[in-house]
Amino acid sequence: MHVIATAGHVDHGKSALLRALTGMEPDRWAEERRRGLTIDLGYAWMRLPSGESLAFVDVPGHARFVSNMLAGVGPVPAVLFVVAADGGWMPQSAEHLAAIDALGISRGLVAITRSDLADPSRTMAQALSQIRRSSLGDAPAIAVSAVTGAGLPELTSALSELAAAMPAPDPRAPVRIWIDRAFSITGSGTVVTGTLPAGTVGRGDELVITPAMRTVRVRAVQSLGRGADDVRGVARVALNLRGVELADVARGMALIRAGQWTLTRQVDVRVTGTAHDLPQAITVHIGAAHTPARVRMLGAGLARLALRDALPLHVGERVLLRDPGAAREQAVASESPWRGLFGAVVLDPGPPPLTRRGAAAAAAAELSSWPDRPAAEDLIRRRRFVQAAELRATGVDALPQPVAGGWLADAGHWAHLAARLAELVAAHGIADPLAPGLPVDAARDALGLPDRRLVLALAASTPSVALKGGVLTGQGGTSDLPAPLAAAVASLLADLRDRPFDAPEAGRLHELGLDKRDLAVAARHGALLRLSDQVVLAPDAGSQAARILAGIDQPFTTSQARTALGSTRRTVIPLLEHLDRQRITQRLPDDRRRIRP
Ligand SMILES: Nc1nc2c(ncn2[C@@H]2O[C@H](COP(=O)(O)OP(=O)(O)OP(=O)(O)O)[C@@H](O)[C@H]2O)c(=O)[nH]1
Ligand SMILES: [Mg+2]
Repeated sequence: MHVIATAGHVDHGKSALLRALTGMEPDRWAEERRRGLTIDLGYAWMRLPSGESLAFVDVPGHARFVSNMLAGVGPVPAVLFVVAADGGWMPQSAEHLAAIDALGISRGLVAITRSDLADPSRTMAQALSQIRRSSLGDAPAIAVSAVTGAGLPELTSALSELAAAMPAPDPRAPVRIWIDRAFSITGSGTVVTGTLPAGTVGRGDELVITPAMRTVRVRAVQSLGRGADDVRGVARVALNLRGVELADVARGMALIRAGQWTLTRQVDVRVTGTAHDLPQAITVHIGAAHTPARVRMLGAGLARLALRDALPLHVGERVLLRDPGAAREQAVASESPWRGLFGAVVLDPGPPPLTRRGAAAAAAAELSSWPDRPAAEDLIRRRRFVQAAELRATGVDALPQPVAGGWLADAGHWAHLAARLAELVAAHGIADPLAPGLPVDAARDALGLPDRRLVLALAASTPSVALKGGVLTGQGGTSDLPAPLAAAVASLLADLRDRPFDAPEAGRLHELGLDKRDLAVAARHGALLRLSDQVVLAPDAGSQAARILAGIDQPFTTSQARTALGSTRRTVIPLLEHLDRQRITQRLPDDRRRIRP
């Protein structure tokens, strides 16, 4: 199926043309038929000679109903642009074309209607000269009459060609249906209709209604009046919803699949076309929705929109911005582009707040380098850290691997943080050598990380940092000690080679220029085993002692241990306490010890 919306000035014959093409009545309301005026959206469909269905959304041409017109055109990929041969190019011809151009709709046909009333050639030339300058480009044009039927076969074959040239949307694309109509059927309950541009919806699906974010279940699906198990976009769909009152749904709300869209009130956009300055108060239109918004210009052609009502958005989407005041002042059939209608493309549907001074200029500098369809890397760079699920909901694909706990990190920032972490750990070791290491949460605060798992992943990816006993330390060895300290420690270790359990005396430490602090730094680097402020042994003294003590009668007294190790009381007491803490020895109530099994 394909879906096409009409466009064109009031009374130029849009509804009459659909009636002639489809045999269906697009004007649904009695008031519309009485006044011969379309007020709200209408729906009709036909079967093309190929057997494919072509659905139409018929829009009103009257200037007062431009919001309804935009709701009809917003979600569809192609238009049937109608100009009356006897009417010529008129204000809403220009306004509708400006809207189509702002939305970036590039597929369509031009029908010069009422060609039984006037020679269509002049109007056709006039219309094409305008349309050529829009996103529709060189659209084919056909003169028709809804009354005589002239031109209808040609129009039908042009519609067939248009349909055949339309790309087939991805049936697994994220689902978003802008609700354009809601009604209630006795016995079935609430039904909503809309255009499904891509993706698939089916009976039993769970969807979420925006902006309330209520979960609803699809009880039944219809498309063009027929029931279906599931429907692929592009399609017109009618969904019977379970557990929803008619009062809970309205045009402009959307049915989305959970987790696939970013519901947002803040959005950074790039203004398309030549207009670079927006008014401060505008209306944002997308799909069948519209909401008032405040504009903050960030830089040339870049703006932050603060929406009154949250919208479900993706990066790279077109939105239409309308200055509600400007349309009334528009000159009739002016040659200039329709003032007060702007196109914009969504660059970031979840931008960081602009709090610091100069944040707007910084944002503009960053966004100006982004393509209209930003990639995962662009958004990650801006956020530095972002949950994969959150990023996926912005509509980007090709996500990189998370660094930890579902977090995606900007590679440049990650490398910077790794270097910072190594500095922090080293600085902490020097400032507080007696502490066991830098606590993970302190590192997290210092680096401003959103999750402590990121600290652990950062430590694991930083060769000079180790996680030991829940704190961050430098990697062991004398190699990263300052050279004079490394030399003094090497002399100590040489002393200990022959008498490994006879800790060097204060005099010897003094001679080597080693104070309490130096010993702590060396111990932290794993170059020494520090039993107390002034009692140090070689790093492997503990395991060596354990081996020797395992070979004597159990349990043993402190004095028996001292003899077995060839140690002194000054060393053996803190050494045994160290072994107790390591749960290598067990201290009994009578002060004797034994090696634990
Ligand atoms: N003679 C003739 N009259 C036509 C033709 N097409 C439409 N009309 C008449 O023109 C008038 C307006 O037609 P509509 O189809 O209601 O126009 P519209 O564009 O749908 O108008 P809005 O929806 O209000 O914007 C009606 O009286 C139609 O009968 C045509 O091809 N030939
Ligand atoms: Mg009409």
